[in-house]
Amino acid sequence: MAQTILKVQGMTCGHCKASVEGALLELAGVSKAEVNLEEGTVDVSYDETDVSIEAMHEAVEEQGYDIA
Ligand code: 9UX
Repeated sequence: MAQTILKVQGMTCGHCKASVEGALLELAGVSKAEVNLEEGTVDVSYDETDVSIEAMHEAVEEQGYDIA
């Protein structure tokens, strides 16, 4: 199990939080995704044998947010 903090630009409301968390949790290997709106971060727990950081970036970008 690994952990990372993604920096995401443009998340301002609760729906943003839900979209980003949901997109990440849909990826096989992601077990936790918790957005902090004030910080503009997502705390992610994942299994690095199943999912890459690049795949997480793509999932977030598909929702319309940019990775900082
Ligand atoms: Mo809320 Mo986020 O109305 O892009 S969904 S600001």
